[in-house]
Amino acid sequence: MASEKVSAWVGEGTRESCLGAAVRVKPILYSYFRSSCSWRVRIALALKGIAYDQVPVNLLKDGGQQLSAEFKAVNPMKQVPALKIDGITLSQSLAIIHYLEDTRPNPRLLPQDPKKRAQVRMISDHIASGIQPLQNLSVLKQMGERKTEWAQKCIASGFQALEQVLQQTAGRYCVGDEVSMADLCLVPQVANAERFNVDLGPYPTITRINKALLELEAFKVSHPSRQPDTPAELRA
Ligand SMILES: N[C@@H](CCC(=O)N[C@@H](CS)C(=O)NCC(=O)O)C(=O)O
Repeated sequence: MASEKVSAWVGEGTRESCLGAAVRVKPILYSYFRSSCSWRVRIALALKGIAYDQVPVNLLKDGGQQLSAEFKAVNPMKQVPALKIDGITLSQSLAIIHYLEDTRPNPRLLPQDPKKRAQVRMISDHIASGIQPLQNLSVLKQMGERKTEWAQKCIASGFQALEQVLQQTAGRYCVGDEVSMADLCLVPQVANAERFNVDLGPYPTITRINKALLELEAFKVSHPSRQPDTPAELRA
């Protein structure tokens, strides 16, 4: 884990010190440029205009910096992302996004309408519980030479179902025409699919929504090709 923090950008994040002076306390995101779960949180932070510092955790270097004692003290689950914010440390990207939503509600990432809200959660869980964990690095390590075939199979099976769901829920984005937490899960998962050469031809709705989202600034600045730890050869 890199000990140096890298500023994402400046802005929000002040706290009153015991002396009454305003002390700037920026959240710290433990992140890996290519981690789809970290990207979900980076998009939320960008959409909500929250300034933060990044501590890169290289999942491949040194046998995986997420396994270091230093990082285990941050997240005992040994996964990114983790976010230090408002005096607490959170892991689990969806829990982090919910906390940001509860404390910094503008713009909303969960619709107020209960049906739409449930659909946003359904799609988010579909990806975050039903697809990503099956093709996570630690699982792929166990698959050895079968890792690409395994990842393709898990993503394709999840996308077949997701395509049908989105045909019912989507407008411009996953649920209607407002960007939601579901979209924060979709775009990084499509990037994983592309990385594993999954044929996206059978998923026109997923492909259309992904393209529309990638045009938005928050998705661009948080993209894996534009992070402080992005290797030079992968930089946009
Ligand atoms: N449910 C967790 C999953 C986190 C996760 O799987 N993170 C991956 C990167 S996207 C990771 O750190 N993998 C490290 C490993 O498998 O060793 C979340 O949503 O934050």
